[in-house]
Amino acid sequence: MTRLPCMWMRGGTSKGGYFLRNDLPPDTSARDALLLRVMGSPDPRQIDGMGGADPLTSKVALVSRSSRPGVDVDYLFLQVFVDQAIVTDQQNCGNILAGVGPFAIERGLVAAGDGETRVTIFMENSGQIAVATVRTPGGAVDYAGDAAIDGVPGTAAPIPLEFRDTAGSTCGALLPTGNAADTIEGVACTLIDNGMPCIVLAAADVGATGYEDRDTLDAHTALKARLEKIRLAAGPRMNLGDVAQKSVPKMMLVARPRHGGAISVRSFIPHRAHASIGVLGAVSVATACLIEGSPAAALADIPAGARKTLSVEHPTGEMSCVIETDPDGNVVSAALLRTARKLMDGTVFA
Ligand code: NQM
Repeated sequence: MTRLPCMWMRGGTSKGGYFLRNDLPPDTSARDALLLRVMGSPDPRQIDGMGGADPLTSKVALVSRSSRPGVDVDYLFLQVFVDQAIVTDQQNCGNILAGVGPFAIERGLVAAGDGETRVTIFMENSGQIAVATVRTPGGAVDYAGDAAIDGVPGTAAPIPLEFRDTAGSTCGALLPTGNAADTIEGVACTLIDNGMPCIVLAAADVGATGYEDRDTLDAHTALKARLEKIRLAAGPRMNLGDVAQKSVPKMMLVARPRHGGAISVRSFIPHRAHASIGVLGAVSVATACLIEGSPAAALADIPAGARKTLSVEHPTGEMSCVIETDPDGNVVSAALLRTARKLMDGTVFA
């Protein structure tokens, strides 16, 4: 039996295990075998592990001190599939990212300031930087506060996240085909990557409304089969190759906003519907709304100005993305608010 020090945390609307990189074997297949044991995968109930039988609660962060100039820590995100023996580093996760700053401070990788601490994080999955601001009154992480995010009950300390230059994180370009829209399987789709590879299409074009709840979407097997066909066809065009065993691209079904926001979105990540929406997934959809000629732009209500707050409506509320554009309309930065909570600090057995 292997004993692994770890902290279990909620990060945004996700939950998972946070490990110091050096506490796991450097060999990838040995590491992944251990993480499958930790989560209890493959098993739809993950009954023999810590996973919560949901892709949103079967997530791992590996964190280490960074040797990069101006960077505090390196963060590698791993998605542990629930019902398949797959651990993938092919995607980033902006929700789990919310716990990385607090974890790094708690483990002594970053010295806490008095008041708040800005933690600069290199996201290894995409080779990009995020900055998280963590409340540290008296030099200790404070998780309590009055910030609320949709999809999480109650309130907690705010953790603002800022991203720069996320375009083309995995696909090499914001629009890997160079087009605002491509027709795939007869459906107009924007293939986009502003931090998360996504396929953005009008919900109405695949027989959905874009206002369904998660259970309704998950029960819709014909819709899921159609979306998977589109996804498999789009993967190579997005420079992702065969995506049959990958958790990207995500499928984003958009509709006109209903609650005063910019757009309504229902996402598949990629085979289960998301209970809310991923952080970088939301940034990518918000960016698609700004691209003339895209199906999202045709449905979106876009506020004026170079710095806009785009409220992305999802099944359990909304996520506000603050997007800054340059004079040519290119997105230069994105920021949003998350919270995190330390749930357990101890030893997990694998
Ligand atoms: O898009 C789920 C989540 C995510 C990813 C997923 C995320 C992001 O909600 O940055 O946060 O898309 O698999 O944790």
